[in-house]
Amino acid sequence: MSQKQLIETAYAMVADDKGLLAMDESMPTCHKRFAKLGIPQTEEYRRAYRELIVTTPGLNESISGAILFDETIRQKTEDGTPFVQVLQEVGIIPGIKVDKSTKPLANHPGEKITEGLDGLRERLEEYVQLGARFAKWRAVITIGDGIPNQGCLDANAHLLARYAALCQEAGLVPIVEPEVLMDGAHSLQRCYDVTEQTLRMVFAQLAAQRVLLEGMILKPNMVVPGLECPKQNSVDDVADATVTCFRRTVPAAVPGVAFLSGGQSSELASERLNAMNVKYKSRVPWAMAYSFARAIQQPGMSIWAGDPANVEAAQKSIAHRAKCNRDARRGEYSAAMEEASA
Ligand code: 5MM
Repeated sequence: MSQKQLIETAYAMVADDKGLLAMDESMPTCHKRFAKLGIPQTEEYRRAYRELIVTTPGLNESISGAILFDETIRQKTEDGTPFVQVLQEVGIIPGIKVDKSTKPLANHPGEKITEGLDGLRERLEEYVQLGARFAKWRAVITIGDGIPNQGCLDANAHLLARYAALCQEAGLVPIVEPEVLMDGAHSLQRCYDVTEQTLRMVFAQLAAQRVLLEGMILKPNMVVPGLECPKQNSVDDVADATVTCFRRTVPAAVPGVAFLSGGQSSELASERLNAMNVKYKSRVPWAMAYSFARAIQQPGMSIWAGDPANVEAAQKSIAHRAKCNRDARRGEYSAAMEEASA
């Protein structure tokens, strides 16, 4: 695929104030979320749940692309239509998570490394045949006592860049996801410092591996205080810190910054995205979009709870959350939207 096509796909992924829907939970993550709701952890329930998502009426009004898991990209609706085809027919671009999850990083207690580079070139070829046009790899950075260490940041940034280069070689737009976790009692400032350091390393490695910045999407955390931090900053503080951090580290050539939600409530994720766009949209060179999993799906999954009778209500919730985030990109999200929907 030409560079031009990669760039077109990357821009299409953040066009029209839409964003991405992450529905690429690995089996352990999916099962953990099902277990909490008493949903049986079987292949058929995973398939039924993913069918509910991809057939949500109006999903394409707010969602430009969907990140699938290896199992999901091969699955079909009950009537035998491949999920990939269902998405393509409504103009949603199919993508695929290609990392093989995180493992403890040797010699670095408490820190993680993402696996999956071995054999990736061959796996990417297959995913292209299956209809994927972009891919995703998540690196996890933990904040704690004395961590992250440079060795962890170097190794994760290097892997993200090697993955991104292989994706572009295969004609897939890489979503580069360095996630600084919200777990812990650290302050907003500490999250800012670690996120800035991480992004500097990631973009240095992307340059070293000659990754075409115009043909990739960045999927980062917002700059937020840790979940257990006694001081939970205002929505404006988070918007200011996040945009300051990204303006200092993310090159203008990148088409879009599509934030992950990371465990924030659905409403807070929309509010913070909205504030960033209200205050800074005209002052940043890239789209400030979303690539949420929990902040779009979780309320819908709770409503569904594995019962076919709840499919329609769950789909309404998913469509609503997606629309809230599209409106947040426009700076038009408000709490009234939640009340109206309730
Ligand atoms: C951070 O997780 C990504 C975004 O989801 P949230 O918006 O809920 O934070 C998400 O795409 C994640 O990478 C996938 O759910 C896969 O995670 P696992 O841990 O199953 O590989």
